[in-house]
Amino acid sequence: SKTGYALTWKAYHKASVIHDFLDNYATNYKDLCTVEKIGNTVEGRPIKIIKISSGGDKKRPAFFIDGGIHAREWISPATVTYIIRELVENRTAYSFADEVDFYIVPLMNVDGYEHSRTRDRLWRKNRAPGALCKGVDLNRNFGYKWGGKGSSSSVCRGNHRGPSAFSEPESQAIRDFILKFDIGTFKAYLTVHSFGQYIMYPWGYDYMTPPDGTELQRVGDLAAAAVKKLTNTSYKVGSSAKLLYAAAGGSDDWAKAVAEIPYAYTLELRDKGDYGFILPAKFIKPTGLETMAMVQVVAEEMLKA
Ligand code: ING
Ligand code: ZN
Repeated sequence: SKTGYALTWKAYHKASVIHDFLDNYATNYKDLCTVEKIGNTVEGRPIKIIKISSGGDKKRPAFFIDGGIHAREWISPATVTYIIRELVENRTAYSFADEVDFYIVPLMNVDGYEHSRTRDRLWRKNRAPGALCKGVDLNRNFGYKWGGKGSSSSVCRGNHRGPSAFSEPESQAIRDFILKFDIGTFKAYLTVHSFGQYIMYPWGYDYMTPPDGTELQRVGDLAAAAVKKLTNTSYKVGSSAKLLYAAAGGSDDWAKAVAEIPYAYTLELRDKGDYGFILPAKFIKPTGLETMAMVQVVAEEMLKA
């Protein structure tokens, strides 16, 4: 193929293969793809972002996607790389693709992912050092309402929030990248997790919804309907605190409140618990297909708004 280097979407791949996949797109699609290192993890691995845009220097409404905040949710980076492939290699199938600048980090928690692959399959946090226990939950480390409900100060807990807001280089990298742009540039933010099949919007920190909650529900409902039609998979739509549980310091709350990105969602991909985090690789393609349908709906609606 033109890429000379494709993931298979038939297996889960290690971090270096995911990063090589991005670099090869930058090499082979020079007018479309740019890859940048936005930071380094605790253990010194690069955190990479791919920009997919046919606009040249012309700025378009921007859409940010991240995957792999949580180490054990392997379907997340696998699905986000599927979305990248669609936006590059199957671009003409999507009329919104030339109207939007996509910025995508397929794997935020690189260290945790490698730890999950090689040492402890159910590891969730990053690999921040600690005498007693390692790791900070990056989805409790973002700086809006940091320290609130559903986050722990205990270093051994899976939802340990860290010593301070944005204490971790992985969450800092996302914050610093997004805040380099003018407020208003990004119209949509998707952070991709598993599992449970939910399309969730803020707030996560407490049981209330933003002033435009009905619009977030409307677009979420449209996305769920598109998925239902495509693969007959059911996703529930609602605010994360109401649908799951309250959790402060999540990336979507920060994206909504501080970065002022209107369409901010957390996706919980397949499944509903039969396999849970240990989702067999045969589910990568159908999950990728349906997640692309959600991206399409959010992109089309953000362009109309
Ligand atoms: N779930 C999310 C978590 O970080 C979430 C769900 C996000 C709830 C934000 C509330 C607010 O716990 C997974 N699977 O990580
Ligand atoms: Zn998660």
